[in-house]
Amino acid sequence: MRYLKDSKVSITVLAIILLWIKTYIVYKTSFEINIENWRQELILFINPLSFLMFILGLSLLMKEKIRNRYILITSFLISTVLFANVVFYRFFNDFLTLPVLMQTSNMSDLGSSAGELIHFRDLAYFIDFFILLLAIKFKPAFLENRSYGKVGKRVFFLVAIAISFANLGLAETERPQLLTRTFDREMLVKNIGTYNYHLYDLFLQSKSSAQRALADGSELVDIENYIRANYKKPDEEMFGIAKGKNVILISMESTQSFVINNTVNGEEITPFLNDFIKESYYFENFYHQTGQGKTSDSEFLVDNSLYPLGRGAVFFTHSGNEFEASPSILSENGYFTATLHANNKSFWNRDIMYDSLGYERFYEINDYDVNEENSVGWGLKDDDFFQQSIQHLKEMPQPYYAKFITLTNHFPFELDEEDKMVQPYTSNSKTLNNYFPTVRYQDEALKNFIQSLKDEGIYENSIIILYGDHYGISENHNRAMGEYLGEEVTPFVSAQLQRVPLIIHIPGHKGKTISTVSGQIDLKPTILHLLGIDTKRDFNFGSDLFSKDKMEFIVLRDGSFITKDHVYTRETCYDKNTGEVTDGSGCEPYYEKAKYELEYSDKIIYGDLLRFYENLATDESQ
Ligand code: GP9
Ligand code: MN
Repeated sequence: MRYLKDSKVSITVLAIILLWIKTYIVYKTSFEINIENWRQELILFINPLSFLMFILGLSLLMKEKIRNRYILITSFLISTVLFANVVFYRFFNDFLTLPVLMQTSNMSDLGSSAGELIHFRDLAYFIDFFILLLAIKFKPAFLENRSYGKVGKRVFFLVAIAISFANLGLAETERPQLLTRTFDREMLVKNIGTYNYHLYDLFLQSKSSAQRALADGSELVDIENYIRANYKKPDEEMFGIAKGKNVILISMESTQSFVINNTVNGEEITPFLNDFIKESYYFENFYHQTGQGKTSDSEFLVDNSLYPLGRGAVFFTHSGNEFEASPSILSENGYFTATLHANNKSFWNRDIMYDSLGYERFYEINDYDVNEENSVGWGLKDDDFFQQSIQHLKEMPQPYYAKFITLTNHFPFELDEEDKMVQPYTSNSKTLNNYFPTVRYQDEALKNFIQSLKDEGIYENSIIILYGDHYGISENHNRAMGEYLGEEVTPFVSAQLQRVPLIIHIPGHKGKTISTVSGQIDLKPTILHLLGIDTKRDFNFGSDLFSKDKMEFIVLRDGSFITKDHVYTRETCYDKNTGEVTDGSGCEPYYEKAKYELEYSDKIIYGDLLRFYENLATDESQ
């Protein structure tokens, strides 16, 4: 080509090609991106190119010395972003978002998990950087040092523009409205590429800051109408049945429903819970609705009856918002409110967010005696955590609302030999194998805790609510999971695996298994009604689980939804009984509702709309 002076490769082009090919290889080896046809494969292949051409193409406008430095630094930074995504994906099966990235306080706590997630061979992710470094140092014969001429540069950027349009055009035909539906990061990465995805994420981030600044109370009117129309009257017999009693809420780390009444190597995984549900209300179709904020998202759902966000952890991104969470409502009703969790108080920004939610006291790592002996994996072992917590409970003024957050059953599911009461499962997934002994351990810790509550005379005077916070086994382990379950893990099965146990124990009540479709969003009104507190004026998206009118419908944070007879996930409607794909008519009536649920809740959070609610209430009463 005449414009390019001669046929040598410039360092810019070399850097682009190396990063491009590397990114594609990483797509294929480190992420599970579902490709359905050759067009999608083509999009995946070209999607890193336009971004790389623009960013590294800037070097063409620079003098040689700065140019080389710019190329090296940029290549390194881009490789780091890619690698960070790889590591994040290994654990969360998801791509990074800016809010998550800013949670450095969490990252430093990752400790034991990081060791499992990063290996020495990961240096291979930076191989192109090393090649560039050598190329710049030794200037091999095929490298061109001079920059392109004026026309050459123009051609270069025109090609880059053409490629981005081709990419967007192809993506639009494959996935219409790609950028307006952003629940699904895999779809975004697949279509516009991981680098453009991060740019888009940056755009979303600025938009969300602007949204708060621009919001006003009038936006609350539609939402209020929606919420009021969905309000479900409490069951008369259950309303106030636990009035004045303590509430002991236990978040069970990574505990999914499939372990309940199930065995591994012929042994029960949760012998205690299996007995406990016989004397409690057990909700067998209860789903977690968490997103990237994991445990903190479940806490958010349970305390606010609002949805967490589609990106980032609301505990981080909106801890400055105004909420009307159960702790503050309960405080107004004479309760002492506390949360107990033996981890750094800043993890998930809890120390800040708990204030906003109205908790009076946070018993965190400094309130516990934590040493090497009584720790494993992420920290204090559950049994020690519960036993040490009894003292804290005894000091609390009654009645109290105390939330306990367990920790031992956390990825990578480490456990000391002496605590293993069942042997690991045997599959090719170490994660799934080790999950069973830690779940079994947690079960034992819960058994001891309940016994201590009995011994201390707390049991009879308290309602005890246990729930699973989110999944423990991600889709990365579908093969092993399928082996364990004895069925292939289809998207339908995957959605059903998002069920987590919910157990509500009320002294004097007989056990009952309830099959109503329900989720974490329903807990706040359920608890408040049991305590005899009215919720008619609250902004709750969930409804009382004991209400006779409770609708059989629940939305997951990724937009999937579950009704009495259907599961809608990955844009497919499944028959719930057979797991077969249906023609979609059974799901259709719920599309709108599922959309509004998430949209309205997001609006409240992004606009910090509850700060206007007080005013609305006074307006109405005038
Ligand atoms: C950390 C614990 C675990 O304090 O709640 O958090 P997770 O990783 O499950 O969100
Ligand atoms: Mn968790």
